[in-house]
Amino acid sequence: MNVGITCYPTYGGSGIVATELGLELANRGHQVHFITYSNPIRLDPGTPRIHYHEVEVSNYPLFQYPPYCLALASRMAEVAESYKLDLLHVHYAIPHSIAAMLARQMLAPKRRLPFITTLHGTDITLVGMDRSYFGITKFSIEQSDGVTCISEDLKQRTVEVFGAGHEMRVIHNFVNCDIYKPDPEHAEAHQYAPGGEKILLHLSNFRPVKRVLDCIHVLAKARLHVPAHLVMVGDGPDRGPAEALARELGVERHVTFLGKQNHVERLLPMAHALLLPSELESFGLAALEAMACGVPAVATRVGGVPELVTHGVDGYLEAPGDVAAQASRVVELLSDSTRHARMSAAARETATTRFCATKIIPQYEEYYASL
Ligand code: GMT
Repeated sequence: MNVGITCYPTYGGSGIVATELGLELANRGHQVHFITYSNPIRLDPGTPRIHYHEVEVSNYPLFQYPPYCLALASRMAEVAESYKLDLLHVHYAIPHSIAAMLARQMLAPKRRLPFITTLHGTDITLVGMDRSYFGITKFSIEQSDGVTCISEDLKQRTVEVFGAGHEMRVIHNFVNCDIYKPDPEHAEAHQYAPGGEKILLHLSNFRPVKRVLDCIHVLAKARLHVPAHLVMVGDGPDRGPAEALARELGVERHVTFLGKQNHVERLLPMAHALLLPSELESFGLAALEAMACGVPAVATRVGGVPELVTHGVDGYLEAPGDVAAQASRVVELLSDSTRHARMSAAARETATTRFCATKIIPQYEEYYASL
């Protein structure tokens, strides 16, 4: 098939899922056209059957806010016509599905151009519930030819917020289990922990919803019982406050802030546990990527995370903000090598048997075909 994909190219899990989906589809022989305002971070444009079409938003003194949605709609229609796209698949409702709807209307006199919207979480739980975007988000879902949600929990929340006006299919997030794989030696750990401390890793966009500061509290508490070093991957508004908290708690030598990283598959295998203390998480892609690398997550029991992590089997789930409980789980995991080995193997098993790209991508293909 010829598939057009639109996402936020620079930021967040939705863009990563969209990019990995495009790469997997291209690997399976589809022609994939990314229509975005810059090259998505994990996309190598030299990959066979991957095409990249930049959306240029020209400015004009009259425009206080450049009309990105209109430029995107125009580009979508143009690419769809030139490359005979079978469908558009947009990730994150606002504004991508409205742009896709316009492109569909623009082409309607000539041909049919269906579009699918994949909801990722904050497009519903934060942006969509904002009064100024509520109506347009609801409309964009109703107008989509197909809607997918990345977890059962997100589907339920969407129905609660916007009503059950549209059939929605759950297609969970996925991971490439050949690229994300364990390193039983944790070979890279010595770079950050030359004294043999265990590595805790956090990976996010450092937004308030991620409760990044809890990671520092958990490290400080866990270190009272077990030698550990925390590696913080990503950047965002709460990085400065997290650095300050590490100094305040006297653990700054035991935390490394790496900033944004493109190749997290090279970092995750060195970790002994992933910290995911989020307030809300519709799925928790970072936890899945870690689990595929045999790294169990100490996460919060929120949103779609329990669909991924089974408490006490392949990771732990505690209440958001309960840093004492999260730290105890970290200590349990890091101070008992038999338990760690068992949970590490179980985490990898969950990733490979339930969320591997080979299992999930055919669900998207089947959905495309049905449209
Ligand atoms: O987590 C974020 O703030 C970014 C956001 C996004 O849309 O880019 O992530 C959401 O989508 C990810 C990929 O599907 C999910 O793994 C995250 O759980 C979800 N984030 C939230 O629901 C807060």
